[in-house]
Amino acid sequence: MARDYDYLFKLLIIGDSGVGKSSLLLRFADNTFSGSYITTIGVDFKIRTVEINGEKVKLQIWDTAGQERFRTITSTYYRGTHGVIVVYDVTSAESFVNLSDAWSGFFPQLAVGNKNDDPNSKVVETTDAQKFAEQMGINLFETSAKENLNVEEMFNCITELVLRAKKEVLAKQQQQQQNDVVKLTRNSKRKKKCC
Ligand SMILES: Nc1nc2c(ncn2[C@@H]2O[C@H](COP(=O)(O)OP(=O)(O)OP(=O)(O)O)[C@@H](O)[C@H]2O)c(=O)[nH]1
Ligand SMILES: [Mg+2]
Repeated sequence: MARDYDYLFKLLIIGDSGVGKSSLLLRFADNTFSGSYITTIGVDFKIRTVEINGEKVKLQIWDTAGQERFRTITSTYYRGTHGVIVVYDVTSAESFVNLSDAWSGFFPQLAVGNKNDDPNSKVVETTDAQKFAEQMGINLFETSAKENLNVEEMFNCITELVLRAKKEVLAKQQQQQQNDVVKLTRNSKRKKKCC
């Protein structure tokens, strides 16, 4: 059967409990939002296919539980991931401080400050978050799953990052194969001369 995509990537969303990981995924995959809070048990995933420069990229996005008691389960899902998004809540300083935990075991490519929809409740300044992201060498997005702000842009950014990384690997492999062919041809020519 023909494949309905050109690339398949596995993404992982991590971060403290209640920061809005499931809400971001729900907004991106189903374009819905619910104000009620149902904590994720273990892990869950959703699929969405996006098109980047004419290429179909199928995203399998794993939404993990922020609760401490599920951490071990979460880490087992890290295997084989192409991209990791770490989320904090701009209205919770604690969730921002806990961001650095993400670098023990995971290597996120994107930091996301969610719930950026009420200036009165915002406690994590954009400049502080930007400084942190720069230190870690990653991109920062401030989003709102509720108001659908920057969600699409954020997922597009990580998709482009993993796509670029994948293409670099493929290009290197192709170059290596070409080098191998050249070596083989040279060797066989040399052999002929000797005999
Ligand atoms: N104001 C606001 N509330 C949000 C936003 N995103 C999520 N919430 C609310 O925050 C609460 C927690 O959201 P979830 O998406 O369940 O959080 P989570 O990170 O998946 O939590 P765990 O599954 O426990 O790790 C819910 O009541 C959501 O309605 C947002 O962008 N703005
Ligand atoms: Mg959840």
